[in-house]
Amino acid sequence: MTPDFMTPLLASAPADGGLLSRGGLFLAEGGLMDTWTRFNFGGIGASKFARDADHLFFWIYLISAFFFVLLMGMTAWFSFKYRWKPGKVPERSASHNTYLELAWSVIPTMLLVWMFFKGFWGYVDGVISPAQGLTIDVIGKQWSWNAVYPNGAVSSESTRARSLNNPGSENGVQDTPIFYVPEATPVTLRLSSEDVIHSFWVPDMRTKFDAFPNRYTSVWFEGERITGDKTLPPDKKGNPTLGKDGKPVPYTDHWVFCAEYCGSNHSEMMAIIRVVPREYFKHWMEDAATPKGTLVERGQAYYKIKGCNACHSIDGTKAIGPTWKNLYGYEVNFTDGTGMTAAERTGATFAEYFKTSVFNPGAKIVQGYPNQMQSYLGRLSDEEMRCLIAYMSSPLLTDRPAPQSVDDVPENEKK
Ligand code: HEC
Ligand SMILES: [Cu+2]
Repeated sequence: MTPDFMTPLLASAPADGGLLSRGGLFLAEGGLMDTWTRFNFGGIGASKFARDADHLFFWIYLISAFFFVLLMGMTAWFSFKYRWKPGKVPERSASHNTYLELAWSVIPTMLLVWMFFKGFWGYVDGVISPAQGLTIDVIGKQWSWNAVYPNGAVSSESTRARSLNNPGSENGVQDTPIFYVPEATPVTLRLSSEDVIHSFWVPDMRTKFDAFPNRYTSVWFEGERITGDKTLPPDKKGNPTLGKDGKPVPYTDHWVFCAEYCGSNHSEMMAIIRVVPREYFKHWMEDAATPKGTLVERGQAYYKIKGCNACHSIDGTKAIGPTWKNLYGYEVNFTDGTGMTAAERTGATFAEYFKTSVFNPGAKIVQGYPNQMQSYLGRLSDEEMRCLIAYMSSPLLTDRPAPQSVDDVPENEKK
């Protein structure tokens, strides 16, 4: 599958951000606005949207500062000039001055209308994501963020970040997930929550939006060109992470926080958005959707990647579908009056039943459950099924596991 995010969007967009370089002293790279933004926000915004927002903020700030100085200055000057003096008769104030009154009504009104429209259009730009690009599902829950990519890949990588609550303590570190995104590509995040309201905030991108338990919202940004000279660290086995060309892969990280007070560990709800080159991202996403390891380990991963976890628990709790705990090797009754014995729920007969269950779920419906599972015909390969069956029949999920190797077969049954 080649997602259409590879279609270059703003192919002609200048890498350094047009706005900043466009107009002379104020807006030039290294100019007044640049310095001011660095001073206020600790760095230049990492997307075009961010720089537009900073730009507007800069002018509103400047205009406010101008009027503050003007009005306070005049107040001070007039109080001094017209102060009470012994024997001086107060001057009569003029009843009105049409030109002056028009000027102080029209000019501020025009400025406010300009601010409103700049802000409104900026907001619209920020919430309406472009049709092109990549969409990633981001799910918030107390207290972590999860990302699911279009091909089913999940963000399984994390890094250790200093805990904000207990910075000094020994386990004052926490796992912070890393979300990979391609560089110079519009990325839409479809936000939802599993519990309470969270707020997905990426300060570098100047985007923030609430994630709700009962509806979808979205934010989008275009990951900037990679800045700096950081390259990806070696993988878990210590092998260097290299791109297709055999060179180290550059990247830029951006912090994500939850900006909603969603519970006691709200400040710990962090993630990292890691912008990497497009080619590497493509490779990463395919790789992340292909679990590695033993059949059981891969089955464990497919359980989540394929979404079985939405309806099947693995700890014995009843969800929309039956739990997978002690499913293998235990008898079951179906709604049509038939059933399977414990012995039938093992080995090849179980595998055959599993295949029917996922490709034609309506054929046999477990008693006490609705016919709510959709067919996975064409959505589950033989290989993936093998892994899932291995997982379900492993000691992880059943007290009557299938033999995992010859050593597990009881002496008297060995041939
Ligand atoms: C939308 C919810 C839903 C999803 C997602 C789902 N299932 Fe199911 N599943 C059910 C329900 C409900 C039943 C019970 C009714 C029936 O037997 O069809 C069931 C039954 C089963 C059974 C038979 C259970 C038994 O005790 O005999 C198997 C096996 C199964 N599902 C496998 C899977 C696999 C593998 C996946 C992921 C690829 C999956 N299911 C995803 C809802 C779901
Ligand atoms: Cu939160």
